[in-house]
This record gives sequence, structure tokens and C-alpha cells, in this order.
Amino acid sequence: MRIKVFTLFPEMLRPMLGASILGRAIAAGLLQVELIDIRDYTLDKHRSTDDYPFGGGAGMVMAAQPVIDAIAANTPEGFHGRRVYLSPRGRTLNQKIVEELAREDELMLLCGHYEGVDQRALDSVIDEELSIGDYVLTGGELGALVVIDSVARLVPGVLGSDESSEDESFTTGLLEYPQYTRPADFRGMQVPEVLLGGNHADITAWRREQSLDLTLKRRPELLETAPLTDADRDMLARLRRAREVEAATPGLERLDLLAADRFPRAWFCAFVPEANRKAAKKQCFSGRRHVGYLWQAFSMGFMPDFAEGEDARTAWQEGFAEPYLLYLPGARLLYRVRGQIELPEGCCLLADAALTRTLVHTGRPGKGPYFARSGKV
Ligand code: 4G1
Repeated sequence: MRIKVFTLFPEMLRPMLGASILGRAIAAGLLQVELIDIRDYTLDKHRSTDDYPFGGGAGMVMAAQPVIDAIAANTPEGFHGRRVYLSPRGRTLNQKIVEELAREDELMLLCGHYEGVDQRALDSVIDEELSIGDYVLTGGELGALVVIDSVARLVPGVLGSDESSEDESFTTGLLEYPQYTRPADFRGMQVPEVLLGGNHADITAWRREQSLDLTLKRRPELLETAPLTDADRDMLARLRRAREVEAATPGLERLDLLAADRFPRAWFCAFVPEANRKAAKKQCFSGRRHVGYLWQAFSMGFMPDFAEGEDARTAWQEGFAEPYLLYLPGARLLYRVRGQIELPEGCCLLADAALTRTLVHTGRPGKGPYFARSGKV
């Protein structure tokens, strides 16, 4: 890829082109960037390149002559790639446009300064205007650098094998999951445990959940076009519900969906004695709807040390310890709770963190709540 940059301030670009990945790509000849100083082509006796705007108004305008002559002198056999003027009037750059540009053999980038470039220069030498975003800049040089950087990383060989250009936000269509590196404990801040475990299926699922959750929170519009699997849609439905629950109920600390998925089994094993498990499983854990019927384990008498109604509430409150876990079977969500909260609508299950005591609100009038102590106690 060859890129010619026309600018009044080539020294603004040079440091960026000499360092890191761009520096290496240019040194390796994978990328050729030529900086052309427009001032070298002025025919003005004071080497001036700008002048007052016709019609009046603030600021100066870059004159057509140095721009057109600089471009003509540096494209002797004509130009076959795209000729781009970096300008706030242009289409806003995005990864799709970057991919288009990366398919060219050659690019030409013109950087404006002051109030911009005489329109006649743009009309005669520019194919397209591109903007890097909606804000005011002092010049187009940062825009040119953004184009160079984003295009360069798509040129084969520019990224090393460790720096893949795929599996990132714009190929998955989602925001990226959080990343961590050593140490696992940095000044008391922990790396999520799932990442330390080496279970790759769990790690993949956790990362996907993080991507979906972050995208839902920060860039929900991306979800309309991102390629999603059925598993993604199931996760998203749960995450959407989680956001509703959390908005309505302050003080909830959500645990990840993986933890929520494992909770019913862990809970079941803690509270239903071995001897009752087979029968209880058949009654309460059949098929995918099982999660809505956790409370049946109580009502069917599979739980020891059982209490119902006001007795259940009293038994739960005795020796009540914070934090405790709140499980919402319908949405399959698990929370850590500190302090008093207003319980969400519907069936929900409370358990202390050690799974020794549990309270179930069935969400059905006349049924429950139910309390039980685990076999361990
Ligand atoms: C009106 C922004 C003017 C700016 C409205 C993104 C900005 C080049 C870009 C300006 C420039 C808004 C860009 C403004 C840019 C002539 C020289 C134009 C500098 C100039 C929103 C100043 N992407 N800005 N005018 O910034 O070149 O590429």
C-alpha cells in the first residue's frame, strides 16, 4: 500500500509513522507513506499558501495553486487510487470504509488547515471527502493519521501473528470483553476467576456474555446488526431482564450467567438430601422449565427442616446473615445482595452464601414462602 499525504505540516505526522506497528510496517516496506509539503509548491514570492476568503469572514483559506501543483507534481503518471480530502463535511469514517480503502493499491490524503481549501482545488483533484468525527480540529493531519493507521493494520503482514485483525469488535459486531493480564491479584483487585481456571468453554461463554452485556449497555444499536446465535439471543434476553431488575431494585450485585446456570444444581444438592434427589429431580427438574418449579421441592416435602408462611419468614430472619444470594428462576439470574431490598416480582429464591438456609417466594398467592435449612447444618 502506497499513501501520499499532502500537508502544510509534514512534521506533525512523522513521529507517528516512525513508531510501533506503523514504523515497523514502513521499515519492512509493507507500507509506503510519502509526506509532501504543500509549501514546496507555492509560486508566491513570500512562500505563502493561504489568503483571505473572498466575501469576507474570519480566518484564511488554503489557495488552490500550491495544492493542485503539489498533487500534479507527485502524480506524474496520473493517480489510480482514491484521492481523499480529510474534512468535517465528509462521510464519517467507519470500519467498512476502512476496508474499502485498504483494497486500493494507492491512496492520496489531503489535509486542510485554517478555514479549509479553495473549493476549486477540491473540485479538480479530490474524489471523496472523509471525516474522522464531529468535532473541530486545527487541521486534517490527525484525520490522515487515523486513516493511515486503520488502513495499515488491514494490509497483509502489518500485524504480527499475535495481533490479529479479526475477532475484534467490528468483526463480531459487538464491543470487546474485558481483558486482564498478570498479576491475578493487583492491589486487591482480582481477575475474574473463570479466566484463571483454564476451562475454555467456560471462558468463551463468559467472554461472550461480557461482550453482549457491554454492548447492551453502551451500544445497543450494534445488536441490531451483529451476527447472533441462538445461545447469544438467550443470553441477551436474560441480560435485558437483568437490566430491568437492577433498575427497579437497587443494591443487587449480579453474578455472571455461568454462575447463575450452576446455581440451581448446587442449591438442589445442598438442600435436597441424597435420598430424595432422584424423586425430587423427576418432579421439579424435568426439562427446560424446571427453573420455574424450584419451589415444588418444598411443597412436595423433599426438604428437611421445612417451614411455610410466616414461620418461614421468621426462620429465615433468625441468624440472618449478609450478604446472601438471590436467584430468579424465570430469568435465570443470580445476585449477591447486601442489605434490605424490595424483592422482584415473581418466583425468587434467597440463600445464604454458604447454602445452609434458603427462603423461596413462589410468586403465587397462597403458596409459600417456604424455608429450609440444608442437610449440612
Ligand atoms: C465545521 C473534524 C468545521 C474536523 C464543523 C473531523 C468541524 C478532517 C477533519 C470543523 C476536520 C466541524 C475531521 C473544523 C478538519 C479545515 C482545517 C477543516 C481543519 C478543519 C464539526 C477545521 N476529519 N477541520 N474545521 O474542524 O479538517 O478529517
